[in-house]
Amino acid sequence: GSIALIGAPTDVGASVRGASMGPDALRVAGVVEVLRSRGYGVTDRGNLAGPPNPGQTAHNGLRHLPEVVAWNRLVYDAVDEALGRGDLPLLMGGDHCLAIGSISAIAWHCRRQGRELRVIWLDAHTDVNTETISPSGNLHGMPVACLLGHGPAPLVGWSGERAALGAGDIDFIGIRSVDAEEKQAIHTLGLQVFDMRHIDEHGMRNTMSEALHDVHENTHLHVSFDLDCLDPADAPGVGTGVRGGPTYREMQLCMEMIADTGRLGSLDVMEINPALDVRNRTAELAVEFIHSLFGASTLVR
Ligand code: DIR
Ligand code: MN
Ligand code: MN
Ligand code: MN
Repeated sequence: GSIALIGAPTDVGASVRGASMGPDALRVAGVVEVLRSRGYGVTDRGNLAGPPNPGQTAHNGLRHLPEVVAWNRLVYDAVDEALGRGDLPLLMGGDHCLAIGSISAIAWHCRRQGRELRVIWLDAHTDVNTETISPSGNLHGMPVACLLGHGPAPLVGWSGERAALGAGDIDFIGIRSVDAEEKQAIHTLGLQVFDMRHIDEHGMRNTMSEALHDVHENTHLHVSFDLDCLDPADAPGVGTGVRGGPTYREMQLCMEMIADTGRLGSLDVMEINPALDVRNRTAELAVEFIHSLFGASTLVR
């Protein structure tokens, strides 16, 4: 199999506009060339075509629900098709609401193949809001809740079971912004959150050892990479940046340790906002990290 690039140019799940330009920013930054340099076959499947952003406010606690459903349906089908061909899907967002479709398709395939799905969620935010607790109504703050079976009904159950993921199947890295009622949800659900204080106190090496300790031969590892995980000083092209993220070296180590498992099966690269970026720096940084995630190392060919 080869790597299938899937572009999902939309920002319907966010309130800040511009993540819709993320897929082309990654192409311009050389994502295809970098993956080929690692020896992979790469097929760019182009961009999905979904509904435009209607620019509305939230209704019943949710902004743009029909459009978010439509885009996630397209993402689900594209990721499902890639996995069916034996390819490794690389979703280029687009805002992070699209992880619902991506991870639901992956969970369905893993269950069918008897593989264990583990998700590494790289983000400043935990994205575990629901329509009843979200202060924004933006669906890019809710994908984890939906995948755990707790979001709005039209976005729950896509993997064939109510929950695509159990609480123990996902580890969060880099967290430093959690809404008031989201904190309670994390506690109630029993989620494993490695926040920035954990990384400060234990370092990225111990943090990733802990997050990856139960990865084995039969694990399908999915990385959902929200670029706002990084410090906005390094990655200014994001809509909801929060200062105090992992350093460049810490994030490189994170990617290298995931690569070392040899179990990477799929990837989301989300929330790059070229309208807020500086000379495509954030997409270029993302491509550097993708390079490491696919096995580039300083001393080993
Ligand atoms: C915030 C922001 N917690 C919300 N979430 C973001 O709107 O739910 N996630 N930006 O990536
Ligand atoms: Mn985020
Ligand atoms: Mn764990
Ligand atoms: Mn996110």
